[in-house]
Amino acid sequence: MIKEKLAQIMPNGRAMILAYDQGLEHGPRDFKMNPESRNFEYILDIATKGGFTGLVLHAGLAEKYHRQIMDSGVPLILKLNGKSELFTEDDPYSPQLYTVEDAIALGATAVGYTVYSGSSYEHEMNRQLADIVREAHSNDMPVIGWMYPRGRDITERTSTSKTMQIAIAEQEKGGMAIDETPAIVSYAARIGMELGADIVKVKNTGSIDGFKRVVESAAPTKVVMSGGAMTNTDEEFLGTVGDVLAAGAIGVAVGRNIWQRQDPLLLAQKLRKLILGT
Ligand code: FBP
Repeated sequence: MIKEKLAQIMPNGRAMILAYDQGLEHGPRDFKMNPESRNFEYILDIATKGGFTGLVLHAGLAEKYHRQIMDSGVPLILKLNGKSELFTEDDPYSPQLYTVEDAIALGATAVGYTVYSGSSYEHEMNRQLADIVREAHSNDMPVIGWMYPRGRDITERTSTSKTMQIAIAEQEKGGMAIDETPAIVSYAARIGMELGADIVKVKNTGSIDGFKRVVESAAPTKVVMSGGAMTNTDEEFLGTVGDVLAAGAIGVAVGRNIWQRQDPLLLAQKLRKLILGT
């Protein structure tokens, strides 16, 4: 039955998930670019008409719009932890706020949880994800891990781990941010797999070869790319998605790159063609 739920989120093995948890994570500033995006009915319309295979929400919206979400037929992915951007301590912590039981009551198809690997609170988040996986799987519910390496030891490169040494060498060669080096992202993806996630959501490493390492590290757990800030053009974003698919990712879980645009449905249509082939 977990397979059936996974198949709803990844029909034909591919996933195109719309993330709308940014209201808590970033605040209303994310809605300025396209003021309509403030309105949940607008988002649900994009998710439905755009043919998204999942919609990520915190419990507040999931509860307030329960009926509309269920009627839309778009699988709900309930985010079980979250935090605002206002508290800016170097080592982030995103506590669990909701349970698998809440997700079941809200009609969710899957649950999501963020781990900031490298934060001094990572042990707490690892434990919460492990507990969630145990409970979710005993209820036939898939788990998606948002695996984001983050914290002072990462950003200041002060981690004395061997992985950091490899990442620094990659950064010096490739010029990418340290938390987007293949060494660090593939480790984060691997942590998600080891803790039992069915899908991990990670940042792009910027190259097909680099992302292949991420996909290999996570296997057999599937990998989706996180969107990030809106790119200048649709084509730029589609190019990045094409690259991660070529590297073996099963799709994307994105928000701003869709609903901050003036014509989200146009990009959704192109994205669907690219990812799902329909
Ligand atoms: P975007 O596509 O808008 O980047 O959303 C993906 C996501 O993972 C959201 O689910 C989450 O709210 C946000 O990114 C977290 O962003 P940040 O990297 O700033 O913490």
